[in-house]
Amino acid sequence: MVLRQIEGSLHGQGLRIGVVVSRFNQVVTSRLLDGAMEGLLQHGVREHDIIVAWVPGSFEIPLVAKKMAESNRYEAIICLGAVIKGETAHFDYVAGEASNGIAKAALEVGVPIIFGVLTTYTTEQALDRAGGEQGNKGFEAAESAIEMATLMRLLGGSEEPLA
Ligand code: INI
Repeated sequence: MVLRQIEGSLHGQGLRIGVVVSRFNQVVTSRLLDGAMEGLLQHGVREHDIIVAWVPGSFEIPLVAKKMAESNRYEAIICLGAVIKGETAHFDYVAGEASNGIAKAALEVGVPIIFGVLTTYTTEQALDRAGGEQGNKGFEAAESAIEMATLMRLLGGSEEPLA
């Protein structure tokens, strides 16, 4: 038996990428954005092919991500935010709507929309994941975007790898 497998790559050359980033908890999200930019540029995406849209908070991310995805201008969208648990249930609503909305938008539009929204109990935990001890989830989101964009290209392209 010959098992046929496909996967995306980390070759970002020629890809156009949209980034949606939340201003809420900007001390964290600006670092996620730095990580995402580093990841995209390191893998060959040109700065000219990246658009960054700032939104007030993570709750607003899905709408803008969906609008970008629908524009057909980008092969993948990266969503960056930081939802940090406070004293109230607000956290659950914001985190839930952000994750559900992002997943729904990706499935509806058929464009990869990457979930780079941190959901943590403390600011320290968030900073650890935004360029601290636990790496940078923005960088990882950039790699996921490139992998998914190149995989989608393979699945929908003229090479017909599945034929
Ligand atoms: N937005 C965040 O991105 N992170 C949070 O931790 C957060 N908290 O905790 O309130 C948050 N709230 C704002 C929300 O995303 C909306 O911008 C606001 O409710 C207006 O719709």
